[in-house]
Amino acid sequence: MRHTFFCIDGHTAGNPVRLVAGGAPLLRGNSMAERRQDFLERFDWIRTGLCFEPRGHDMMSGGFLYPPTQADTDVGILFIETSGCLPMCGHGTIGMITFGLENGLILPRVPGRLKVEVPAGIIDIEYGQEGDRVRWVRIRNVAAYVAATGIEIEVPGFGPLRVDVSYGGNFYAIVEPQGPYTGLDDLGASRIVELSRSIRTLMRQKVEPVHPLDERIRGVTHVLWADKPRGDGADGRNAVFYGERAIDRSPCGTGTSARLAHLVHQGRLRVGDQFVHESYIGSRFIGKVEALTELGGQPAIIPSIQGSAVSTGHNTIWIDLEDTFWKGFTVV
Ligand code: PYC
Repeated sequence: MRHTFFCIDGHTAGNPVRLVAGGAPLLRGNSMAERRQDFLERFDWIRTGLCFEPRGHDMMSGGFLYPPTQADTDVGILFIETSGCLPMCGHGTIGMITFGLENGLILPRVPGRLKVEVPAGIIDIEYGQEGDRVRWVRIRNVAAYVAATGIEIEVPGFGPLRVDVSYGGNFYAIVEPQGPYTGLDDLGASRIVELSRSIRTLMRQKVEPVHPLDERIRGVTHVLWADKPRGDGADGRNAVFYGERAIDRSPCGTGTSARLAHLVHQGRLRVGDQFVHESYIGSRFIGKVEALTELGGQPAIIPSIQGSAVSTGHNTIWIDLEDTFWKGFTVV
């Protein structure tokens, strides 16, 4: 038996986005958070089949558009990625909203604005359009906050690190320059991947952050290496590690949100400040601290992230159950 998926492929700031525009399974649940649980229990083979080799690759990321479950929202998004079904994905949202609007899959009630339901909550979108093209998308994200600071780990073959944990839609271990870490270019991509896997494991042994309002969102999943900017007009640079071998090619929307909360916590940014974030490959998002708020009694911020996406083609992919690799595979 063959399951066929009609995809619009593209990228946001260099990181892949696969919008599965046809072939989405019907899901049970009264919120996108419940539908995410249902998808993970009954349909995770679609994620692994579309994201892992041989139909995807280490960085593959994307999702499905669904009718929303909440009143006053325009659309729901379910994210799929090599690392799982994320509660929120910034680059994925920018890409899927762009492709959804450009292909008439999303019809906004108010032009230029959308309210979107994601598993982590409700996000507000503004976008700029010229003719058929969406030029930019700005996400007013879910609340971001610092969950833990000063976690000490000893990374084999590297040295001691003090690592903070911040939430921006996913939980990030944030590594700032210190001791053995002297900057992204000194490490290089392969070493970042190798060290990040150890750091994630060590951090998971020391701390398990849980979202104050939703205990289904828990645990350090991503590692963000912070660095000084490289290009003119940027305020910082990062490399975000996810899955088993991926470095985000974009500046990472939820990572940038987590970093904004982190910088506010450190007193290095204030409400209204903008932060232009560069990715490992030099692409950019504009981050902004929109407001201060609180999350389950903890100080938090509302961040926004702005970026743009480009589609690269249509891709009709089938998963043939007679294919040995119908669920996909990874080589680590
Ligand atoms: O943009 O939020 C993001 C993201 C998460 C993982 C990869 N990209």
